[in-house]
Amino acid sequence: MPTTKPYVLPDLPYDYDALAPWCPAETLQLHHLKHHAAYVDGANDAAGHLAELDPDDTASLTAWQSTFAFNLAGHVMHSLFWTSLTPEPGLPSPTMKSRLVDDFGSLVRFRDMLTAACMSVQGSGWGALTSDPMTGHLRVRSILNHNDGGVPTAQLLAVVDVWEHAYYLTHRNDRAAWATAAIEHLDWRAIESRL
Ligand code: MN3
Repeated sequence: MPTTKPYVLPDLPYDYDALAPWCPAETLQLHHLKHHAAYVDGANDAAGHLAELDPDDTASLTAWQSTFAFNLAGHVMHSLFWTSLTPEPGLPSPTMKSRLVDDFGSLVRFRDMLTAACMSVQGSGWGALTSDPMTGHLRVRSILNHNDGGVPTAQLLAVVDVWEHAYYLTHRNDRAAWATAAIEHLDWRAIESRL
């Protein structure tokens, strides 16, 4: 039986105050050290239960698989979110810009589409830039909770957290202001390195 905890909370790639004022240190610290950490703990806990589960106990298997997937997806999505953002945003490279223009019409329309994906989440979830696994086209979509509604093996290139804990302390109910600020701070070098 595995005895170690396989999942570890990663450090942020910038200081807690680096994204202020649109994402102040208090929000970022709570988000990282409480919310993200809870998913890491939850994934480790569920992995431990699954490792010791009686395979004939199908009810427990179903429940722990679901709990594991939710928590591991939360860990994956937050890890990707921190590295989707930068305190010093730039523009996409000419190559990336031409892909965005090909698939969305313009950089402005890409931003509008990603904002719309963030706004269309009913309840908690994410806006995401993905690479379509069948064609390689860039696509924008929303994801409910952490893992509902995605296409299997579609690569996530950048994600924007629109769970209320991400923005409510600062932006209250103005999810659009939060999404717009986050999208303005996408780390294009990191995104392009994933392609
Ligand atoms: Mn979150």
